[in-house]
Amino acid sequence: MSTPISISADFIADHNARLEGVTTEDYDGLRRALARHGTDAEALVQKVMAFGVAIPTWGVGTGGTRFARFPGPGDPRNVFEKIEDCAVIQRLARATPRVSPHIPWDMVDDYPALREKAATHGLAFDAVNSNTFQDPPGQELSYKFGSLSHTDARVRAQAIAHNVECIDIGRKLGSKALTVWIADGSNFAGQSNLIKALDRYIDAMREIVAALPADWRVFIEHKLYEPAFYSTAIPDWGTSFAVAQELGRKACCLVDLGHHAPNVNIEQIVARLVRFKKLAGFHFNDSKYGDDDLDSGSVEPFRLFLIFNELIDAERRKAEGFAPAYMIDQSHNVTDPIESLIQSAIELQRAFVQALIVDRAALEAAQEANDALGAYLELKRAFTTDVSPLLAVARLRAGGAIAPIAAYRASAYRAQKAKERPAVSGTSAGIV
Ligand code: RM4
Ligand code: MN
Ligand code: MN
Repeated sequence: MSTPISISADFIADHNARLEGVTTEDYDGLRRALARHGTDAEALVQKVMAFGVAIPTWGVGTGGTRFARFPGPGDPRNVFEKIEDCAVIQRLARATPRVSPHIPWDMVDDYPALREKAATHGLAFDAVNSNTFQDPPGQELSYKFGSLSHTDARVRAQAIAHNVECIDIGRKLGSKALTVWIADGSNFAGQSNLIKALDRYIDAMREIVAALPADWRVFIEHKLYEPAFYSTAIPDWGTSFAVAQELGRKACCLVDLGHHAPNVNIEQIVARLVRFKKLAGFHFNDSKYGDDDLDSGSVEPFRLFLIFNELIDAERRKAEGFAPAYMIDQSHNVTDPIESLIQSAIELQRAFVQALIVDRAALEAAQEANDALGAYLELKRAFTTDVSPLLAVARLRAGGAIAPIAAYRASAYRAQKAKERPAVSGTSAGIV
């Protein structure tokens, strides 16, 4: 299906026409303020326009918890419809040119057709996510007691084969990476031999790494707990890093912001992984308590900024092997997922550009002089700069909407999709 008429280029231009004057005025003010600190706003606009984060296909459907899922109107029913929603997000906000698929949720008969459909919307595919945390209908062996670290070699072989199939699918879609997150772990002390379980995982991952094409990478995603609550196979960045070291050059560590204990210094984890050339990239989201999968920047925007501060620092230093993949991983239970994803992408751009505003020379001078408050004040100056007009100008120049959520609401896209995609009756619990 082509782009919905309601969000045509003309529609966006009409919407922008009313806001352009005031946006330019605000941008000019910001440009002058930044110039006083030697910062070129135009260069920042270019960088924002080049910034991209991948949308998770599972994020465009209404998410749920283990208690219930309350579907939204017009939820996409298959990956082709998910691509349509991703296209709307990209069209309006111009920050999300890639899509990260999840297999088997996004399995189709014709992958070239899926790739083509995405391409017609200007979308490409990012890392493929494998799924050995559920039993798809008709599967021979169960993942109830684990997958890649299962005690039964036949289950491990099945899980390895699934990951290899994900690589094959990814090749057809134009991906260059496989993300592996497993739910393996234990719920009782003594249930699992902690050393043997890790051994089995590493051996299984070796086979997956051996199946990777030369220019592919595998992203190892750690997570502290859930659904296993006593122990988890890859609970932390340290285990992830040690495993990635053993697996070699193609293996690196993915940081999902929600997968840490509360108050953990994630920006320092990022800096460590950069230092050891093992930072794969991110699953961006926000959290208050755990793997809450809340919208990026909605709870702790300063922490998000501090993470980008490390990333910009690494980029400036031309840190070896530094090429992080940016993806969102969120579950939208109470909002329209399209709106949440638009806003999340903007919050990521905001943190990115605020980190670019930091005067690196001034920061370094303060650090070298042990001027703790001075260093902090430089970060705070950047973080408290309202870059909204700059982000709006970047969107405008890229062909997007100055106020993308307002434009989306005015388009009545959701109402149109609610008619085309009748809700599936009944509710069920589940993450997606
Ligand atoms: C996990 C993890 C994975 C995601 C699943 C749905 O907690 O974040 O990345 O694929 O949830
Ligand atoms: Mn994740
Ligand atoms: Mn998660």
